[in-house]
Amino acid sequence: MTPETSTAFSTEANAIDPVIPREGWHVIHLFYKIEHSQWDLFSDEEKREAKAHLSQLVQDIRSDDAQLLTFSMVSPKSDIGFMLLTADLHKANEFEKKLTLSLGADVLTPTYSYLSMTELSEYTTTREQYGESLVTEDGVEKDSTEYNEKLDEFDRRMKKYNSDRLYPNMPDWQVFCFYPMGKRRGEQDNWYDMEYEERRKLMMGHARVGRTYSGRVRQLITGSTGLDEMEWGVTLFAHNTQEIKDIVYEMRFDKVSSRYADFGDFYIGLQLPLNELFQRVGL
Ligand code: 76R
Repeated sequence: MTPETSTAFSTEANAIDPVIPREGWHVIHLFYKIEHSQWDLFSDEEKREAKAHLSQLVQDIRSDDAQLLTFSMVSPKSDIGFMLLTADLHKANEFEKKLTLSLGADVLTPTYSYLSMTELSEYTTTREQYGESLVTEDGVEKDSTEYNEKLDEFDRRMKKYNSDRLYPNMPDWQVFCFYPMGKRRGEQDNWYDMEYEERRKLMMGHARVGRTYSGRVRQLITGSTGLDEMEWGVTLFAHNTQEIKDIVYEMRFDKVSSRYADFGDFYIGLQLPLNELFQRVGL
């Protein structure tokens, strides 16, 4: 394209610099209410077209370097939910606007949304800490063959672990739970005033509880400080609501939550393929 024919936004495919984090992806949770009075003004043909349009959009987004999950939301807080994960904020923004308009103007009204990013934990065991624990706790001799093998294995494990946190593959488990969470900055209980070592110890207790739900609950903790109203988005998947209720209840007794956590509203959804979702929500 010559400069004369170009416009500010469509000169070349890469005219706008992508907004890609140093590591990880952007994550947007989107919740909508369906305006049935608006929808009912559509003819059957228009309804079919609108649904085909949303289905096509979901497919297009999924084949454009993004993960997009679709939910039928439980209780009238919201009817339809989406969880979108993608690297470039421009794409996330474009997809989000398109989803809002996907069934025609004013059919989907946003009721809640949350912007966050995947992140590494600052509390995971370091190579040095692991090496030290091999010597002091397991009696392995420093720099021995066993010591070096164990450290190599640790490196491999951490590489996969970190990559799963930054670039997660979201599960197709049915029950979805989302809520935002922050840590207190009160006069008495201030998480951010505590020394790192103390926070790390408390987080180890949290992780111990979490690990007992391995295979029953999949969690993705995404950071939202500076991006949305609280500090993290908590996304949980399970095969049954019982597991969600149990883990959140049990964690309430863990110091990290009992003393320091604040929570926003809870959103529960069922992960459904779009055609079933349309039926479920009365489209
Ligand atoms: O990622 C890991 O497995 C390492 C250990 C771990 C960290 C660092 C971990 C494990 N979490 C971490 C960080 Mn968690 N988590 C929550 C909630 O409702 C509540 O009370 C709290 C909401 C749940 C249900 C949950 C589940 N976790 C965090 C952070 C960031 C804190 C920070 O940086 O200050 C938050 C906000 C948070 C909240 N956590 C686990 C779980 C589960 C199930 C695990 C075990 C995962 C596994 O090992 O398979």
